[in-house]
Amino acid sequence: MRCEYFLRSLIGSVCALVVSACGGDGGSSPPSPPTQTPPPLQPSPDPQVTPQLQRSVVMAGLQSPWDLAFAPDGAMFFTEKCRGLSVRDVNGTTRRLFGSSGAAVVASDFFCQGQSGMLGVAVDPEFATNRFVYVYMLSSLSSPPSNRVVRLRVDVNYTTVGDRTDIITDIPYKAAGNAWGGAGAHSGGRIRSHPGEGLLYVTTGDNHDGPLPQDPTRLGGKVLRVTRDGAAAAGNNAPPGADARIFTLGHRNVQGIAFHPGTGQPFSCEHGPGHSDEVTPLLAGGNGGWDPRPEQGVTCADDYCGYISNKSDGTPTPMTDLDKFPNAMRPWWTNNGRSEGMGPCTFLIGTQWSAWDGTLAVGIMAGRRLDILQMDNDGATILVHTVSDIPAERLRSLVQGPDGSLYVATDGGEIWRLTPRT
Ligand SMILES: [Ca+2]
Repeated sequence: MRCEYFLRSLIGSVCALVVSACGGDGGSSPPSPPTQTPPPLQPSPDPQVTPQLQRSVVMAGLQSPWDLAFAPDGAMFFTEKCRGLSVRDVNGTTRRLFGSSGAAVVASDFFCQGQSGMLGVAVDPEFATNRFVYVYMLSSLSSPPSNRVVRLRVDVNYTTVGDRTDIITDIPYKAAGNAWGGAGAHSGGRIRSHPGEGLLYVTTGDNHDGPLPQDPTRLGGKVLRVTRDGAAAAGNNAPPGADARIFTLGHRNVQGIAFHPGTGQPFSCEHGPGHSDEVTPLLAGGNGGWDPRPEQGVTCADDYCGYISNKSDGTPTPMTDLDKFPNAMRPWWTNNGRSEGMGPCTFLIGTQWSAWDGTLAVGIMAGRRLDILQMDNDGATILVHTVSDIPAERLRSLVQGPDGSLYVATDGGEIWRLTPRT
């Protein structure tokens, strides 16, 4: 495999503001902030440490696959944004379980719009005994509609689901288009269960709603941390008056979350607005520093300054505004100050990954690539390996399967298996 190595410095030197395609946002094309040429990337001289990957296409012809999750026996659940939840069992038989017409259980309240629909899926840590899976879905049961986290029980033969329980019902949804994009935009949508805590982390989006990310009473632009019944988890450290389910606030549109294999700390992977995709280690009660409200004297259409400037000096609204939030959580990586539509992420775990064991794999949508982020020993710099022998596709989901391979869902409708060669 040909790999490109880049040595990029971390915090403090990554703030060049660069215009790029607004990857993954869809909808309209908002105005771009002023441009500045990024510093050149420095190639690393050592190409010897990367594993060779073998790619196979597990599924093709899917309709906007969004996420994947595996049962312990290897059955693979997957979502399609406008169809719902399906499963591919270990014999390779695929069944539609839950969602739109044609599923074993049709959810009449389920619909899709823009970037919203059936998004994340996660398997309960005790799936072998309780058969629970969780999906993040758009529902008309609320008025206006909302994003929900729904728990389902899967039968032993993977033919149907039952015992639907809506454990979170009030995640905001952008019900109408505005100057910045169509309905359904910025819904977040990832669900992951923490391997040590047994708690669910749920990522949400800002809906192109200026006040939402910093509003501690509403669940958009947040990372939530809840029990498997949807109750606020102990230790969230939400500020006074905040919804206790909020783990971190001040986010734009988080579509990736992963847990460090050594420490268990959650890392968010967040899509930037035209600059600065961000990978951020999260702290309970932390603020991500995204605040697209107009500051005094500034006017933005629909009071949302996410794509232009919320400041009187005209600088683009920062993904982490340290002037307004000096204690904001610092990003670990900012894609060299660019936004190329970072979406999913997962840590690679196991010796089969050789030098990539413990690294963070991130999927870039507009950039159509898979990057492997490797922190050096002092944590000050990150090696970025771009996997270059896979097709250039928008990567929507990254999940390591029980066989140790990395599974990838693409916006082109495929699910791949990437296996390190031994
Ligand atoms: Ca941030």
